[in-house]
Amino acid sequence: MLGDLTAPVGTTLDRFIAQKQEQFPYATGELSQLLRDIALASKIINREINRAGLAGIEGASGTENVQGEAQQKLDVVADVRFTRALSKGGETCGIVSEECDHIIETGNKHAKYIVTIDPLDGSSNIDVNVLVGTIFSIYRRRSPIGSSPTEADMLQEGTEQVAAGYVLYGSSTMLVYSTGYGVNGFTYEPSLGEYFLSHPKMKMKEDGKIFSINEGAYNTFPEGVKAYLKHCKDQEYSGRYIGSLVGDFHRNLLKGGIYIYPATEKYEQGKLRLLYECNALAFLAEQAGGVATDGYQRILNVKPTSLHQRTPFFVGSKKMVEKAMELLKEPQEEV
Ligand code: P6P
Repeated sequence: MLGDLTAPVGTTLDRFIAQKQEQFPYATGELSQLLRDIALASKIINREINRAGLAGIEGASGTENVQGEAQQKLDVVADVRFTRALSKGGETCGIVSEECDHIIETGNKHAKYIVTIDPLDGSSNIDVNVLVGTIFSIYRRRSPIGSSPTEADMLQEGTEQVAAGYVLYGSSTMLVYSTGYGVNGFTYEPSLGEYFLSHPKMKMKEDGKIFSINEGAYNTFPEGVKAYLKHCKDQEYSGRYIGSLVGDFHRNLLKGGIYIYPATEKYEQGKLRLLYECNALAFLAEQAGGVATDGYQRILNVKPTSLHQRTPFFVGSKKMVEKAMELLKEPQEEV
C-alpha cells in the first residue's frame, strides 16, 4: 500500500533556518542569510541544468580550470552564479572555488564568513544526464573584520567548519546540510520554488554492503586498498560508482556504504580536493555518525597547506572505513 501521497510535507528551508537560529540567543542572522544565499544560487543552477540541452550550454567550454581540467560550460555558469549570489548576499568576505586559482574577494570586507565551494562537481556527467552536485563549506574568517580575506582564512582545518553541505541535482534536487547539530535534507519543489524538509536528522548506517571506487586504476592502488576490495568481494558487497561524488556519497548516506578515492599513479595525493570537497563531506559524514579519513588520519584534522590540495578520501559507514584503514595499516603481499 503506497504511503499517503498527500501527506503534509515538512517545513520550508527558510522556516527551518529561522527556527534553528532562534535556538542560538546570540545568533545575529548572518549565517542564516548565507545559507539562504547558497540555496538561492542552487535554485538558479538547478534551472540551468534542467534546460542545459535546450540552452546550448552542454559540453566543454574550451577553457581549463586551475587543475588543468577541461571546464564544462555549466562549470563556468555555476561558478559565476554562486560567486554572484554570495557576493550580493553580503555575508561572505572571500571564496575559494574549484574554478578559480586565487581567493575570490567579494568586496564584503565586514562579512565574517568565508566559503569554499565546488560549484558543480561531476559536471562531465551533465551531457549524459547523470546527476551532478555542489559542495560547500562555511568557516568564520580569522583575519580582522574590515580587512581583505587572507590565505589563513581559507587554510583552516575541517574541524573549524561552522556549516557544510551539498546540493544534489538528480531525479529530484536536494539540499543537505549541517551546522554541527545533525544533518537534514531538503527536497526542492520547482513549482513553488521552495525547499521542503524531507529527510530530517539523517544518519549513516554503522555498516553497509556498498563500495564505491573507480577500479580502472586498480593496478596502481595501494596494496591495502586492493586487500579491502578483495574483502568487499569476498563478502559479496555491491559495487556502485556513479562518477559523481555527491551522488555516491548521498546514496551511501542513505543506505550505508563506503566511497574511496585512494592515491593512484595518476593522482599521487588522490584526486579529490580537501578544501571544497572532502572537508564538507567529512563534516556531514561525522555529523551523521559516519567516518572520513585519508586512509590513516581523520580528514577534519588535516592541516591544509594550499588552496587546491588533494587528499586520498575514504568516507562512509564507520565499520567499513575502519576495516579499510585496518588493511591499509597491515603489510600486504602483492594481491
Ligand atoms: P574518476 C568528478 O570529477 C569527481 O571529482 C567526483 O565527483 C567523482 O567521484 C570523481 O571525480 C570521478 O573521478 O577518476 O573516477 O573519473
